[in-house]
Amino acid sequence: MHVIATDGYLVNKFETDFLIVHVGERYDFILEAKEGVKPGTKYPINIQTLAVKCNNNSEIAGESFAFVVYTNESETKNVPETIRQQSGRCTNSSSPCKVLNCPFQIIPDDFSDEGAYMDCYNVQSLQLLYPTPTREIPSSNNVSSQSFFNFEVNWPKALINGVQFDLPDTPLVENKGTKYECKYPVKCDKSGEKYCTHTVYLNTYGTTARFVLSSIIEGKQDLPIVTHPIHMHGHTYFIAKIGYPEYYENGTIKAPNKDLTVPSCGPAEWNGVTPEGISVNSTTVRKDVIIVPAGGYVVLHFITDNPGYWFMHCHIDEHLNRGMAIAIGENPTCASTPPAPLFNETDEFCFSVGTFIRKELEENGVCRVNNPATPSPTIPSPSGHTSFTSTTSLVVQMLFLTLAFVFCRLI
Ligand SMILES: [Cu+2]
Repeated sequence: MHVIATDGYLVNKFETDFLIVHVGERYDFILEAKEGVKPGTKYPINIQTLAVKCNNNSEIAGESFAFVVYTNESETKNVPETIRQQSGRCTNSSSPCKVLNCPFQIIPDDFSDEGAYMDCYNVQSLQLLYPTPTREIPSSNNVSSQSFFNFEVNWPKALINGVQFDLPDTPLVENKGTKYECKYPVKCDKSGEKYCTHTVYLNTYGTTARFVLSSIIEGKQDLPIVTHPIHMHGHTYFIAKIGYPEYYENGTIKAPNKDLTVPSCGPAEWNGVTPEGISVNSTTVRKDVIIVPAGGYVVLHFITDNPGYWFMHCHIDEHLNRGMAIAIGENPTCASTPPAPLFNETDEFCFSVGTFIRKELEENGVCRVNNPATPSPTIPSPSGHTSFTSTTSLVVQMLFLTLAFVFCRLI
């Protein structure tokens, strides 16, 4: 299996035996057939959950099978009832099987057969096929802001930095905020959790922002530490570092990662010093959904060049619906206002590309001018071919804005 793209970005071909995909992630791959297989042969594809049954940790919670057939033959013959994916495979210690996009550093014993050799590769093993242009690459060290977000399930609540998100009555971008916002520093109530429109602001245009996403629970041994697939609207982020917890030999978590200090309420911070190994270059993989390892963290970098309010949330529906979400207010004063129909709460939501670009230039232009590193958009001429790219990207931006609004209003 050759992985060739993730979340819409082409990557250098990466050959792997297993691919782990969390909720909301997308992967493209090419399945290479063996030589000498007769027409009509069915190729089994085994899809397993990583979850195991609560009453029997050696039994996986779910399993599916699909078959690739070399011809259009439709009858199902010789279909084995069960196939354990690893059976008879991965037994060569000098050439272990590869598992791509692991949410842990080593494969826990529960997930591999006895005698199987499987090595984990995280998503940083992927490199972009087409390097990012220099001016679009965030800095590795020179960051204008550093924001920490810890994701925690404290049943029946799902929290970010100890706060449960509540949807605002109206889109934040209408009034550049809401009275129900909980701005930092967050004041937690007695139970250490607050229920409000959780918002964090990025106020520097065209510079590198750093997000540190973690899934660390300290001092609450009874709470489960789980992985979260975190999705952010409005940007794709560069994966600058992934940190893991300490493990026992069998792969279970011994202790959370020590690079961070995580309070029960409010944002975490680095434990004294910024850890080494945070790095971004032209081939650093870009994604819009990233797995935060249980007991560990992920460092994301991106350039703040898309003003607005952007939703960031766990992509597990149950976590999202229980409050694991946050609004990122990115230079809201630079965001162009939504079209009038949105204020009237009608279903109409459209303005022309020309109107959109005019608004971008008039309402957003000030921010672009203040940052000469980021070029201003040019008004496309109706017949000119040279303006196609900028027009297209603006249309795409508009679609994203539309989707963000629709999504925010639906949930
Ligand atoms: Cu989650």
